[in-house]
Amino acid sequence: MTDFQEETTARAADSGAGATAAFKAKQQAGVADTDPERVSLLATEVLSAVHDTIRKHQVTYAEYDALKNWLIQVGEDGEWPLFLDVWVEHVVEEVNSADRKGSKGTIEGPYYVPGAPEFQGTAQMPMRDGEPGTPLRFEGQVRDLDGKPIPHAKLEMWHADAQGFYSQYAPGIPEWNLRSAVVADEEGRYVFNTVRPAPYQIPTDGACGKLIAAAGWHAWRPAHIHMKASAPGYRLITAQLYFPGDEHNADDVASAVKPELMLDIQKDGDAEKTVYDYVLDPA
Ligand code: MBD
Ligand code: FE
Repeated sequence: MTDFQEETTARAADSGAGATAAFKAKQQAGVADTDPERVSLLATEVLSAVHDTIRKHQVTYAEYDALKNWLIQVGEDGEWPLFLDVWVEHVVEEVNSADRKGSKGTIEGPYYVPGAPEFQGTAQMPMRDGEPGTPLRFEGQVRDLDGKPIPHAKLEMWHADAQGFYSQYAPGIPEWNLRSAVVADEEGRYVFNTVRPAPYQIPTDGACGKLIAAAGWHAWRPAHIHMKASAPGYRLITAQLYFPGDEHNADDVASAVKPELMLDIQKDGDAEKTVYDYVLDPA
C-alpha cells in the first residue's frame, strides 16, 4: 500500500532543486539573444528602482547584508523559479495577455512538466490506488472566437494531490501522478477524470518561506488546477482554475486568481463535476 504520510516530509530542497533543473533543461534563450540596448534599458531601470528604495527607506548595512545572505540562500535552495513565479510572473502574464480576446489565462508556475501521458477524448488522470480526494469529472469544449468548435485541440492538466503536493516535486509520488493530456474529439470536447486538489503551501523551510515569515505574510495559494489549451493556428492558453469558497481565493500569495477562472462545481453523488470551455485566439 502507498504510504500517503510520507509526502508530509516534502522539503524546500525537494521542490526547489527539481524546479531549477527542469527550468534549465527547457530554457534555450539567454541574454545573448536579447538586444543589448534592451538589456541595458531593463537592467538600468530595475537597478534604479532598487537604488530609489534604498534612499527612500535609508537602508542600513545590516539590512543590505541580510538581503545578500537571503539572495544566496534562494539560489542554494533552488528557489529562483518559485520566487519569480510567485512574486513576478503575474505581471509578465498580465502584460503579455492584454490583447487576447478569448479565454483568460494566468501564470504557469514552477511545476509544469511536458510529455505527460496522453489520452483521446477522455483522460483517466494517472493516480495511485486509493488516491485521496473527492473524485472530480472536469469536462469542456474548445472553440474559436466565432464559437466554432476546434477539433482535436490539445488540453494538458496538472495539479497537486489532496495533500497539496505535486508529483516530480515531492518525494514518494509516482512520476506522472495527476498529470495528463487529452486530444479533444471532433467537436473539441474533452474530459478529465481526476480528484480535487488541496490548497498549496509554499515550502516554509526554504528562502521563500523565510521571507514570508520575516515579513509576516502567509504562504498559501488557493486550491487550483493547472491547464494548457492549444491547437495549431491558435495561441496557447496557460490557465489555472479555482474552487469557489476557498479562503485564499482573495489573497493568493502568487496573485494569480481572476474571476473568469472560477469553476462552477456541481455535486454528483459522492463525486463532483464541472464544465469549463476554452475560447482560443488565432495565432
Ligand atoms: C504552485 O503550485 C503554483 O501554481 C505557483 C504559481 C507557485 C507555486 C506553487
Ligand atoms: Fe500550482
